Amino acid sequence: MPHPSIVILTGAGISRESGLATFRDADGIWATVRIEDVATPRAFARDPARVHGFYNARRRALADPAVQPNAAHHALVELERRWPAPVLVVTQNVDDLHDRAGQRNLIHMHGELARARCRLCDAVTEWREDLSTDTACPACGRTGGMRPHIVWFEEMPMQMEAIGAALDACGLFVSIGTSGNVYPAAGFVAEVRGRARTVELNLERSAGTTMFDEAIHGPATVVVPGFVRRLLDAA
Ligand code: BV8
Repeated sequence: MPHPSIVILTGAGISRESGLATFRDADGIWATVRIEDVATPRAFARDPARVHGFYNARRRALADPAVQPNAAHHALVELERRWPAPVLVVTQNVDDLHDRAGQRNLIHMHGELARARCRLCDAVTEWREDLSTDTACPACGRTGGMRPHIVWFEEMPMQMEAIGAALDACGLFVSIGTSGNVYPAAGFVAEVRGRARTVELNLERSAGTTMFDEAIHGPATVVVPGFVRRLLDAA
């Protein structure tokens, strides 16, 4: 199949060289705070101020002008523009670096730091400021219902049907900058292998590395542009 449709799964590693922390590296987010305290519905019910504080700090970090899309993000946009078949980026990341790089065909399966959701009316609003339990919903005006538009553990990731359809149709699956620890994202490669070519681009071997036909290890800003160039040269 000369030009298969492509599904690209990205994780925190693709944003690391833009200055955003990953989760499970030695200097990662989960090294300083526990998932159970800040990234589950029970954590939010127990201590909403603490959870809001965790995401407010990350939202502020993302607003730092030094944090910009890097060469890996830009290479994926070039691939989407020049590849003669559909290219879908499914990101686990909640940062907006793929969006700001210009990726059009993009699914944030774990939600977005730059959006807030009202639990009282379900409205989703672009949000770049701090959130608190006193924040009034711009849609319904009520307070006490605003939460980060983020998928916590034990919550269903977003747009899973669309992701499943794209996985079923793809001929090439590329996993970039993810440790392969979090499901269902970490299970995508098992769904497609044997039917699609599978490639891992990561700094080091991931938990699922043996499931891939090919693994190229190195920093995303080096291995991703190199891989995209190889694909487009052979297109
Ligand atoms: C679900 C929130 C089911 C946003 C995240 C018990 C009960 C319920 C569920 C479970 C359970 N046990 C297990 C589960 C499933 C659970 C899960 O997988 N747990 C794990 C820990 C075992 N999953 C869930 O709960 C999911 N939901 O299953 O729902 C369901 C079914 C029916 C009905 C209802 C529900 C929800 C998962 C989403 C959780 N939310 N984040 C936020 O705060 O950010 S997950 C979190 O991990 C982030 O989203 C992150 O994206 C994701 C994955 O991490 P990575 O991106 O891979 O980052 P990591 O640091 O791990 O790795 C970085 C990699 O980059 C490394 O390999 C490193 O080498 C590499 N790297 C570093 N630098 C570079 C680099 N690569 C290239 N270049 C570099 N420069």
